[in-house]
Amino acid sequence: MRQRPTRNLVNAFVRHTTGVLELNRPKALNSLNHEMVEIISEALDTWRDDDSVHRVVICSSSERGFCAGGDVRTCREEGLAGDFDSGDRFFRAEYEMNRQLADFPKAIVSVIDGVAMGGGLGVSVHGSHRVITEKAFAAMPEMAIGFIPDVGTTWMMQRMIGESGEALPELATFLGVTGWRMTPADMLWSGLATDLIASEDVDRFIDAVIAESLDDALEQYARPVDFVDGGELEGFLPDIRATFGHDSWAAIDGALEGHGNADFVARVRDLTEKASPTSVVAAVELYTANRAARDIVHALDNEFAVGSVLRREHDFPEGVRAVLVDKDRSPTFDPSATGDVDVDFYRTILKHR
Ligand code: QUE
Repeated sequence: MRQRPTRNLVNAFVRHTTGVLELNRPKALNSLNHEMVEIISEALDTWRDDDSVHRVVICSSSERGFCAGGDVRTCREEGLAGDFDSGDRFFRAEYEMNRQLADFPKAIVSVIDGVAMGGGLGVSVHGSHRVITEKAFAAMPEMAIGFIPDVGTTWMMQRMIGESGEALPELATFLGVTGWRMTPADMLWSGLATDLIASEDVDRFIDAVIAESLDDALEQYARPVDFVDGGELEGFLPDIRATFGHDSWAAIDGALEGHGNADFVARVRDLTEKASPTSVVAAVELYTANRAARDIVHALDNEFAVGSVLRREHDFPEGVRAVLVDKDRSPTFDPSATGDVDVDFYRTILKHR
């Protein structure tokens, strides 16, 4: 499985009846750039109508993880040089790829063995299967970099049905606003992951999907949930329901102030402490709009509208600097308090409400 036919940032090839997309930019934890998005889009376009391709597997060539997000470092540099068009083109292409994944008529099986954040969830959540290992973890960490949750997750994660048996839009808002780091158990419980295998079986699992079928491979390698430790997220569901169902950050903040579970409130305050206040306010507006969005195209349009404004503002380059460039984790965001953010401005940017 790990042999490489070519040396591309994404290896795209067909084996037997499976189209394989192997993310192959290990030094950047497979963070997606424009070239990678184009390779994936072209392959999906070809395989969609090719009857000899029955399914698609998306995996990583690296043991270090699945995909850490989008190449926001490059995006920041381009923006600092006055070039926002390149970022606009990259995000448009990435969101179009997310739409292709969501509309794909065959099984798409992502194999997540390690980190999956931001854009990494965008390449996996829209497919039919997210197979994770005990080493998987996932987050939407954009609040830390002055951006917003995107790649269709503000639509998809509000409609995901996990073990609770119902869609939990408040959970999606909670995950996006806090950047909560989901464990494998959290991922399975929420529906972000569909199946669990052992990390040591990843190569054999993918080989079995290719040689036999997805059902056969799952039958051979799927593990029960108790293969991993229990997650904390499920226990916070009553708190999340009581506080994160509101349609603005001001209302959520107010609900948190009056909420009885001090442990939960302290966790939320701790997780949002280093968030861009603008990102937090804009993100809740985005989740609220995309709760009612007609389809994923409208939802992606809304993400693009807010995201392209934020990429031109102060907090994005500063957040990327603090998290990914200097790694000092002490950004200076402006405004520095959510109460000073012009919520109406971000509300009116949303195209579809
Ligand atoms: C928010 C993000 C990203 C992030 C951290 C955040 C992101 C991204 C990376 C990342 C991580 C490790 C790498 C790399 C990029 O981190 O999009 O090249 O080696 O790509 O808090 O959105």
